Amino acid sequence: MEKSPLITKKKTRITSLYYLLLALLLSGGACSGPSATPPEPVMPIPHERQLEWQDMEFYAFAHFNMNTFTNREWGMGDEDPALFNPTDFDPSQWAKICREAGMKGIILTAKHHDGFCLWPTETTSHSVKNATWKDGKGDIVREVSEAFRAEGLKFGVYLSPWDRNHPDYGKPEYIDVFRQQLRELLTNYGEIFEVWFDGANGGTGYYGGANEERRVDKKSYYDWATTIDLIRELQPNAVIFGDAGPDVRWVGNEHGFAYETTWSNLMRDSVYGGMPEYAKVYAPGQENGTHWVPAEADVSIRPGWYYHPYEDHKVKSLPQLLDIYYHSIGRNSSLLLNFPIDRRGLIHENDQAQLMKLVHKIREDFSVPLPLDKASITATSTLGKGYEVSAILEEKGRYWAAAEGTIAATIQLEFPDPVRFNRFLVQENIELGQRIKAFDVEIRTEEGSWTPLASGTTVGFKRILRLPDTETTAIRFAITDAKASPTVQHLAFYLAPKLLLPPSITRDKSGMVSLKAPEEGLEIWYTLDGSDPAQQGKRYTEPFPVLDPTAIRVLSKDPGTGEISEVALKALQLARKDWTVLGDGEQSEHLIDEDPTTNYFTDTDRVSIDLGKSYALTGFTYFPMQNRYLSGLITRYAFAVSEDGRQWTQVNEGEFGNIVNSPIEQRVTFPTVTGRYIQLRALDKLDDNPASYAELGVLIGNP
Ligand code: FUL
Repeated sequence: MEKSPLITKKKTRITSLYYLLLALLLSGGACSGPSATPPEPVMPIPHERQLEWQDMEFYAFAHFNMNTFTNREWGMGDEDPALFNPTDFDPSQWAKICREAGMKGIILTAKHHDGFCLWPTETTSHSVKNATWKDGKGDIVREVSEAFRAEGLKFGVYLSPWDRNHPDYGKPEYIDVFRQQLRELLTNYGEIFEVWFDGANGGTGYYGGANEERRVDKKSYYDWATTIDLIRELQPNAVIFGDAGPDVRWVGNEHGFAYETTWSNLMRDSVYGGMPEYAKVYAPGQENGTHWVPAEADVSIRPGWYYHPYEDHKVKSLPQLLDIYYHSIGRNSSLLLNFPIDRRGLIHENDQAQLMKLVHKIREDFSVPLPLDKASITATSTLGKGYEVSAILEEKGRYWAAAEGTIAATIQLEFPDPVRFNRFLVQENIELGQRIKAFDVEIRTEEGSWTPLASGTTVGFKRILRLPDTETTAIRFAITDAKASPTVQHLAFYLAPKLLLPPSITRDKSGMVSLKAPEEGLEIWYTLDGSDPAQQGKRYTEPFPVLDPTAIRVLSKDPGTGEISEVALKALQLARKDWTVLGDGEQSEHLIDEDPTTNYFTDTDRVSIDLGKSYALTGFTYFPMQNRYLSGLITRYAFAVSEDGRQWTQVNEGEFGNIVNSPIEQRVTFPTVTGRYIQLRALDKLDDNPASYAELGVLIGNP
């Protein structure tokens, strides 16, 4: 298999020298004259430790400590350490999964905001020393670091500056404790590749029993300069992550998305950790940023950072993960993908399955490069000997540079035969600073004229564009603006197979069904009569109505290869076109709009619907709210029908088992009963909040 961007290059200074010598030899060496003087670096430029880090590109985050056992995202700090008790802790399982996925290391939450330490620190008793796990003799940091090293992967630590347990938090004494904790972590656990500092800090907490709010001056309280010196002294090769770096910066959101324009340069001296305007103003970096502080995109594979059983069915889908990959690694950022380690102490099977789907797809996307070695490649400007445009074929070592003073230059590729592609990848030589400000990708049409295919702004370490399937005999990469004469380390095109997943199916209240393919350029075929859409399917072109209960079968098809996806089947129930919610409370439409992302709430714990006419009913469906934080979920219910909306007959009563841990659509069937009005009553709920509903539907006939 071809090398994918997940398997990154290792570019040490020694190899650069080797390639330079090789280039000299290949180009005739001293016989045909010396190489041109290298381009002048454009400041800021990366430090050696940042270059090492940049090559890692894709690595794991693990959120695992007290919150795992209390089912929280942020603990208060008053949790009993005895609660920490994984049943099957096995970090070698994590490490094997990460290695198989091409990830280069892991960052572990050694201490989160609640202050519980995963190693037997000397600084506090709030640690694994007092856990039930291994009778207080265990050390999670040691076991995880060793398991990762055994797989050839790197290890990093997250240490929360905010500590809601410590009595001295907010006072100068705490800073000594914090530094002592760092000293332990950076001394006793071998080489650390990254030290991660969270911007979230200061607020309410337990604070040794004070139970109060403690605000700190985020700019001055931590005296970061001294802490940074300490880290440099103990782990000179580690990069330090924070809003203000100093080495790697937060991308400004927790969705895993960098920006179309992402500079590695940052106005570092204007930023401090946890500053309110950071995400809006500083996160994308600045063209004239003073320091090299590249972006890292952190995102969890589930909605939460910590493990919650009710998110087992909410692991991100393959299309979502692919978007994250292309919007982080494809936009000059690294990707830090979080696994909420479960109560066993393992990466959950569902998370592993989704990760491997992503990795296989990415490997597939970059497995068929265009044969650039068969192309004739020219550039409108070249610095001189040693910087020829042919260097872009190589992934490391030589690079192309335009002549000093040139800020617009075009690389043209001519192929002997037509080529097809849909991915474009380009990298600058960042050792000389990030330079490119704007570019176009153009193709030559059959008539011989040039037509734009895509445009972009920054490139940096790596920029990847997803493009429509394109066939041509000539391509141009036109750099239209740059901070200084541009460089290109590597350039490539790929033909990624289509994401052949079945289309998604949605229907609105009026009964109109819409189908959406996972990717542009795919055809959609469907049937409504139970037959196979691969054989008897109709081609989907626009939304169509389905009013009566019907099973719809759909598939996606790649018209280029003729390949088809699996068939997805959905049972559409009676359309809600003529339905009205009785009492007509605010937002009541949300109950019957066939959109499970909108909710309806009732204070009375009951809801009634007029179906518009009488039906022979055989059951009902209750779709609970899909929000991250659940409230008012019905756990026990009574269901009644009526012919006139006044006299109700109860037809069913029961429990929605496991709905809190797994809030999926609930489907209840009963012997046929006729009625025009339906009513659902909440007999028991998750909490005392108003009863909540994403959707309520009925089953008729024999669905
Ligand atoms: C945030 C924290 O507050 C979250 O709990 C999580 O650790 C995330 C990575 O950073 O700021």
